Amino acid sequence: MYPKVSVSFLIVAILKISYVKTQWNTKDFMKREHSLIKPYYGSGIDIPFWQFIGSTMVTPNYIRLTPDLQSKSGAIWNTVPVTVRNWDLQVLFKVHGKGKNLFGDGFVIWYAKDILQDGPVFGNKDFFQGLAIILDTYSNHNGPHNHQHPYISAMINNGSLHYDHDRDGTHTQLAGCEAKFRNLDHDTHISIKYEGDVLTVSTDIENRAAWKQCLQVEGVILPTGYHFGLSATTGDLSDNHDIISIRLFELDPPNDASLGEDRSNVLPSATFFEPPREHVEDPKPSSWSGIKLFLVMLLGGIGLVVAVVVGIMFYQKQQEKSRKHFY
Ligand SMILES: *[C@@H]1O[C@H](CO)[C@@H](O)[C@H](O)[C@H]1NC(C)=O
Ligand SMILES: [Ca+2]
Repeated sequence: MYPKVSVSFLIVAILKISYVKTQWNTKDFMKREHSLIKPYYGSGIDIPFWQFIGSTMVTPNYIRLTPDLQSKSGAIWNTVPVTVRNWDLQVLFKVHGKGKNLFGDGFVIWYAKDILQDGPVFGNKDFFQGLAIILDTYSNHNGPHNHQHPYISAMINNGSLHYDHDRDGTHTQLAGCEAKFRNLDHDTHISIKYEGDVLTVSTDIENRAAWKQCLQVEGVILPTGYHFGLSATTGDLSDNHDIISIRLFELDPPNDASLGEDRSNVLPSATFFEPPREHVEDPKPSSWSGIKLFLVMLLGGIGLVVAVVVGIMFYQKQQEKSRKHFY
């Protein structure tokens, strides 16, 4: 008997793997000095612990890094350096705009050394030091990667790497996943967890109140003392890039001695990189190669059928012959 349950069992198993149920924000300790929640303003005209530049606009209900207008760039940075070693940064965001098929460019959640520096990487400087979680809504290039946008990817930089917009950063990314987070009616969440040198990015963009893992990379070394920030940019194409809340949860175990070595002076690094894709020119979009492949497979298939038929005929002939021998 074949086990009939196996298919449904597999489906259940896969669902269980991809939706790790988590309780929202209960036991972990939220660090107020690294978080940004409503009401954003304190008693004065400053947002406590945060500074912003460029097109960033603070409203009672959201912080808009860029409006849905061309050539805008904005950022918001946490001014307090992070001393916790293991953390979970949860960002509630909304990317939306008039564009149905054309929109851009996206935004980045940073854990970086330098803050408040406008530049070409989604509103921040290139050759940065730190971690970038890039939520790229516009595909600059249809060649070397075969994923759809919007796309979430992680990049670690010690200051030596250039973010290549023309290739959507595919040559420097650690890992990534597709995520259709744009123009949704409900709130969209992302969690960036750094614990035990493992970086895990998860999302809830389907309004499930549960995390779905986007990427996980081991062997990620990040120093303490860097800053959280968010930046966004628009170009010819645009979108509203809105941040509703930022919550930082400390995941350090209560016993400080278990944290091991001092991480304040290490350089950001990652032992695992996705195998770099070749810098090849795009192949001419040709249906001819598709037709050729089809013909080859068709001929192969015909050949196989012919071989099987001939084989059967030969076998039958042999059987007849051997029968004749016997009688
Ligand atoms: C910085 O990163 C690059 C690329 O990952 C690497 O080749 C280089 O050795 C690193 N530099 C230092 C000082 O670690
Ligand atoms: Ca892009």
